[in-house]
Formats: sequence, C-alpha cells, structure tokens
Amino acid sequence: MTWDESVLARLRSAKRWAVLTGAGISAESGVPTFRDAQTGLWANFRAEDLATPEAFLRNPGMVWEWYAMRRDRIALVRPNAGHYALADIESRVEAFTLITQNIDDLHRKAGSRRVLELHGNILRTKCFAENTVVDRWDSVDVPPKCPRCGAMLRPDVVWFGEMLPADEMREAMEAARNCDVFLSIGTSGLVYPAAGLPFEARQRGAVLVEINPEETPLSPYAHLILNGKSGEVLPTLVECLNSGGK
Ligand code: BJW
Repeated sequence: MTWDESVLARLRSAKRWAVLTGAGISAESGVPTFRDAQTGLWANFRAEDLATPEAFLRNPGMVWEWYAMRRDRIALVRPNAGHYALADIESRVEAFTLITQNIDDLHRKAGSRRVLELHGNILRTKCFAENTVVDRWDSVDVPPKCPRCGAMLRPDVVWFGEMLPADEMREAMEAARNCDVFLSIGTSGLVYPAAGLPFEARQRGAVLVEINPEETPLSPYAHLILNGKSGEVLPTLVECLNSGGK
C-alpha cells in the first residue's frame, strides 16, 4: 500500500469531503458484489434478465422474488468497520457528503448522516406505474399490487436504462465539484453516471483517493491508491488522519 505523506497531509487539512461507495464496501458485511467473477451477483444472473424495467415486465414474479430474497438477506446484515470509519470521518470534518450506489442502507445503520443513495434502497417498495413509495399492501399476488392504483409493486432501486433520482444526482455532482478530497471506495467504476463523479472532482482540483483491492479504470487517475479491503484500510486511514503520522 502506498501511503504518500504529501497526499495524507492534504487529507488532514481538507475541509470538504465527498465519498463514493460501491458494493465492495459492503462485501465484508456479507453482501455480494455484482461483478466478482466467482461470488458476484452477475456471475450467476444476467443483469439484463433482472435489473431492467424490460426484465420486470417480461417476468415480474421472478424479478420480485429475486429482490425479496436479497432484501431478506440484507435486512440481517450489519455494517462493518469501513462503514463505521466513514461515519467517524463525517463527525470530524466541516462538510462531508457520502454518495452511495448501494441499496443496502448500511451507511445509515453505521451512523452516517448525509447519505445520497443514487441507486435507491432495496428496503423501500414503489408502484411501477405511479413511482410512489408504498409502505403497506394486502395483496398476496407476486408481485403484490399497489393498494391505490392496482399496478404492480417493485423494489425502489434504479435499474439499467432508468434515470437516477434527480435531487440526489444534482447534490452528488455539487459535492464532487466542490470538494477538497474525493474518496472512491469499493466500486468497479463501470456504471454511469456515478462513475463520472470522481473524474468531475479531479478536474476541479480535488485530491482523488481510491480504496479497492483491485485495479479499476479510475486507478490511473488517483493521487493515492490504498490497495486493500475497505474494512481494513479505512480504519487505518482514520488512525493516520487523527494521529498526524503513518
Ligand atoms: C472491495 C472489496 C472490499 C471487493 N473492499 N472494495 C455512459 C457510458 C456508457 C453507458 C452509460 C453511460 N451513461 C449511462 C449509461 C448506461 C448505464 C451504464 O452505466 N452502463 C454501463 C454498465 C455500460 N447506466 C444506466 O443505465 C443508469 N441510468 C442512466 O444513465 O439514466 C440515464 C439514461 C437513461 C436511458 C438511456 C441512457 C441514459 C442506471 C444505472 C443503474 C445501475 N443499477 C445497478 C442495480 C441496482 C439494483 C440492484 O441492486 O439490483 O446498480 S447495476 C449495479 O452496478 C448496481 C451497482 O450500484 C452498480 C455499480 O456496481 P459497483 O458498486 O461498482 O459493484 P461491482 O461489483 O461492479 O464492483 C465492486 C468493487 O468492489 C470491485 O471493484 C471490487 O474489486 C471491489 N471490492 N471487495 C473494497 N472488501
């Protein structure tokens, strides 16, 4: 791991932080990533069969059940040391925006306060037709029916080809453009528009730090690469920042 002291010094004096997280930060909590060749969700399922509106319309029961299975599993998992380290940094710096592509709610469970969920939240359900969040339903159909309009219910996540929530995306872009330091953690950097945020930050002069055990398309542009698991690297980074040494 390269702990470049001059970059660490810039992190210590940074006032405005923006952080982008992906599936990797939850891997150590037991949530599978998408693109890992062995354990990733897309190793066993094709994204086009499950994570698009077209797939849902083709086979709504199967898609609903797949998300219900993942939701039940996610409801049982706990944040790990990486999630807690980010909540810790947030409590110590002037401005901190946590932008996540994850739908598992683990950042909030770890105590992070300002969290922008770009790809929704699997614990919420919405109406396929009206796009409104639905908390309760009596329907025993699979998928269940919206109690207001009778359309199918679906998980409140962002599928391929769908727009990201506009307010969250706007705030994420603002945070990326105005930060002193941008951390990209546990994301393959393949899915846009989220993958464009670190580039935006770098272009505006931010220090770019990547935390990932693997190389990604972002790696050549990072000022500091912390090559390892976020549950191990982030607590060490917090220690470094607090102690003023390595
Ligand atoms: C560890 C670790 C440890 C392991 N510690 N790290 C520009 C160019 C090309 C295409 C497009 C473009 N703009 C838009 C597109 C189309 C598309 C897209 O990006 N396609 C690309 C794949 C080519 N984007 C969209 O469709 C988006 N919508 C959109 O752009 O709307 C406007 C529009 C509409 C119509 C037409 C055109 C434009 C929507 C994207 C929605 C993504 N949804 C998903 C599913 C969410 C629901 C669900 O969970 O099922 O979001 S896909 C999936 O990928 C999920 C993730 O959030 C997302 C990113 O994955 P992530 O988090 O990076 O995970 P992995 O598995 O890829 O990587 C894990 C990483 O962790 C790895 O690097 C590991 O090494 C690392 N790791 N263990 C730290 N312990």
